[in-house]
Amino acid sequence: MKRSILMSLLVIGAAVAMLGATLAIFNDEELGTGAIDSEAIDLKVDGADDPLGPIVSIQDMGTGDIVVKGPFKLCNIGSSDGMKDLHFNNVQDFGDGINEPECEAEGGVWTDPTCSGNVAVDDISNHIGVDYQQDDVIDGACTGTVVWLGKLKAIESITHDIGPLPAGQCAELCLSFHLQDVDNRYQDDKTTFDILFTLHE
Ligand SMILES: [Ca+2]
Ligand SMILES: [Ca+2]
Ligand SMILES: [Ca+2]
Ligand SMILES: [Ca+2]
Repeated sequence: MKRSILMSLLVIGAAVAMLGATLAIFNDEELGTGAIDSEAIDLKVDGADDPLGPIVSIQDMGTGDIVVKGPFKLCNIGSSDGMKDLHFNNVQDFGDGINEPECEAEGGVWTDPTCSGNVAVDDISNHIGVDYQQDDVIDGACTGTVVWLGKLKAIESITHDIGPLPAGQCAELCLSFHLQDVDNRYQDDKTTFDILFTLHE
């Protein structure tokens, strides 16, 4: 009985040894290569890259005026679909020129051509409303829903998500600026700002 068990173990051991020998002798392998390319996100505005320079310049706005700028043609020339963001950054106000009505409205005394004793009220960016309109038909005109963003100063540095821009496609975006609720204190005042368009995954 003991001999029989021993013989069985020996047979199993021999079979394992033979199997091991089989694996060591025969093998096969196939080699492939790998490459990983990251996607590309690249935006152009009116066919150009950063810096775009002055793209909005409005002179002599009157109270209640609405001035539309654009369309700006935003194109995703990358390989990946993206999302568009719009930002108004670095908003700065200036008193700029002063005249008799502005001087007196700011509580000063006008002695032509100088103003004395006035308390400057130079926050015109609190009185300029901004909205936008966009569509994906490239025809030099903006249609679609008008989206109100708010007063320029209030929307400074806020990220406005303005929707998707698929790879290889363009959109037309118009911005409109509304001068609202101003009086003589705001004559010949000025604001400057940066407009940042971004495209991200
Ligand atoms: Ca670009
Ligand atoms: Ca002023
Ligand atoms: Ca259009
Ligand atoms: Ca002024």
